Amino acid sequence: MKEDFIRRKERWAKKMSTKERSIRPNAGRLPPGQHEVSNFPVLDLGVHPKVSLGDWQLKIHGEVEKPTTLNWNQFMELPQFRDTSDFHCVTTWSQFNMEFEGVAFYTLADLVKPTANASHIFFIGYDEYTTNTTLEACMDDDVMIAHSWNGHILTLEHGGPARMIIPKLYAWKGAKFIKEIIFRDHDELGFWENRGYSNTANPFIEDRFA
Ligand SMILES: Nc1nc2c(c(=O)[nH]1)N[C@H]1C(S)=C(S)[C@@H](COP(=O)(O)O)O[C@H]1N2
Ligand SMILES: [Mo]
Repeated sequence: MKEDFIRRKERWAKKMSTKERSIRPNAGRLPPGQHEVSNFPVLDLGVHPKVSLGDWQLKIHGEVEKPTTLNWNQFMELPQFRDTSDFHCVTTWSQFNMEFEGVAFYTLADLVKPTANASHIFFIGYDEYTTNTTLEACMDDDVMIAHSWNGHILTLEHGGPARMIIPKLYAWKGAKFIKEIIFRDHDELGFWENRGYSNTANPFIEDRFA
């Protein structure tokens, strides 16, 4: 596990340092039971909370040495990360080559310094949506808090000003309108996880429901 973690961080550091894009073959890329789309559908609880950039804050706390609340300017001054990934919604659509830009989860973790007890993450959106993951899932080279998609500022309906992107999990694990990121020493189920969706949410093994 430790070596796997080091390899991930090396891959991430390489992405941070180069403008090079990886072009991946399509074969084996579509998870079972999914079909490919190109129109980036909107899926949420129907609430699109309007938060002005002046009022926007991202609170990061819990099992961390340095709890931090970022305002928009502080968030945008962090090292910027751009990465292309695939997006898999549990309602069976997948979209390839989504270019998101934002702040890598690694950067946030370096900033707040998770304690040795931190094992899980709990996310809260401005619409009060919640979801949860392991810390390990977030410490991957493609996880970020995104503010832009395909070269444009993220629209409100897609979760602007900023949203989580966790490409290797079904998209409900990626909180839109992100407001709080809580590091925890235990797991707690979020909105859909409490309603029968899988807690682990791995698209490649059709891990849709608990
Ligand atoms: N805050 C918030 N985040 C959310 C949701 C939501 O209702 N509220 N829906 C989730 C679900 S079920 C999916 S599939 C994706 C959809 O993202 P999109 O609307 O940008 O396609 O957002 C996820 N994140
Ligand atoms: Mo979803």
